[in-house]
Amino acid sequence: MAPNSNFAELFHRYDKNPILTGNDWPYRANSVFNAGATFLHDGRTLLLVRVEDRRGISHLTAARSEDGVTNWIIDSEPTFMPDPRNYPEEVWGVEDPRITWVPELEKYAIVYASFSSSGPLVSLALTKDFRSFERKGAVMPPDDKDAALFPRRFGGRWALVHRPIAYEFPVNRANIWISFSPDLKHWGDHTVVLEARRGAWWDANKIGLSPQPLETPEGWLIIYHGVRNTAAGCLYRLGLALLDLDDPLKVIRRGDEWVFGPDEPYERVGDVGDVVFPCGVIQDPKTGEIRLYYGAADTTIALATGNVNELLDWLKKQD
Ligand code: BMA
Repeated sequence: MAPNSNFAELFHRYDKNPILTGNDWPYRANSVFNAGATFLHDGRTLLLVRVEDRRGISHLTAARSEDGVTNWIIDSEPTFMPDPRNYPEEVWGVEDPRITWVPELEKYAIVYASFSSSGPLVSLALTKDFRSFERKGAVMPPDDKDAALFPRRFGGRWALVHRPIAYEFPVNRANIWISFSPDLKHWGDHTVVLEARRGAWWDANKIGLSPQPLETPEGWLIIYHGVRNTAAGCLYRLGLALLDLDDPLKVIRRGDEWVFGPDEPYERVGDVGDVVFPCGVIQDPKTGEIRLYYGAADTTIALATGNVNELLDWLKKQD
C-alpha cells in the first residue's frame, strides 16, 4: 500500500520513529513491541512493553517518560516476568498488555495474554505503581486475547472486551466480545459486540481490540485491528468503532475503511512484517490529542498522534 498524500490521514507518525528498539534496552532483548500505555499520577507516561527474549518467551518491562516521546527511563530488569510455577498458563510468556486506570479500585488493571500450553488466554493483574503486582490469574480460557477492562462498572458489573477464536470452516474467525463480572473473577453474559466482516474486506475473518477503550463524550472509542490474509502473509490494519457510554453492547457507529496501516519500512520489515499493533493510547482530556503507541513489525515501538474530535467526526460521516 502506497501512502497517497492527496488525502489527509487521521494519524500522523512521529518523524523520529521508532521511539524504542531493542538497542535501547538495558539488557539483552530480541524485540520490544506491543506496549500498553497510561498516564501516571505525576503526569509522566508509562509504557508496559512486551519484550521478547532470545528464547522466544515474552515478559513485560516498564519505561517512563516526562513527555511520552523521548528520554525513556527503562527498568533495568524485567518488571513483570511470567510466573509458571504459580500460574502454569504463563508457561510460554506474557504478552500484549492493555492498561486501564480504575478509579473505584484506585489501581491500574493490566489485562494481558498468557501463552499457555493450550494456546493464548486472558489474564488480569492489578497494581498501584507498576512495581508490585496482584495477579488475579486467568480470566478467560484459550484461545482468547486482545482484552481490556473498562474503567467502571455498568449496572454494578465490570466489563471486559476480549477476542475468543471461533473455529469455523473454512477459516477460523475471531470477533470482539464483551463479558461481565460482579467481582473481576466470575465472568458471564458473554456477548459479541463487533463481528469480523467477510470476503475481500480489510477486516475479514479476524478482528480484535487494539488499545484500551477511550472514553469520549460521545461514547467509547474503539480502535481495533483487522487482519487480512493474503498470499504474501497477514496484513494488520486499524479501524474505528464507537460504543454507547452507558451500554457498551450498543454499537453506535463503525467505520468502513481502515484508518492506519503498515507503510513505513520499520512497519513493513521486521520479525513479522506488515504489522502495526497498538496496545496503548493516551488522551489529553483538554485538547483531545491522542498518542497511539504501536508495535511495528513485532520488532520496535512507534508512535502516531491524532485527535479524538477528528476521529469522531470521521466516524459520523460513516452512516
Ligand atoms: C497477533 C498477536 C500480536 C502480534 C500480531 C502480529 O496475533 O499475537 O502479539 O503482534 O499477531 O504477529
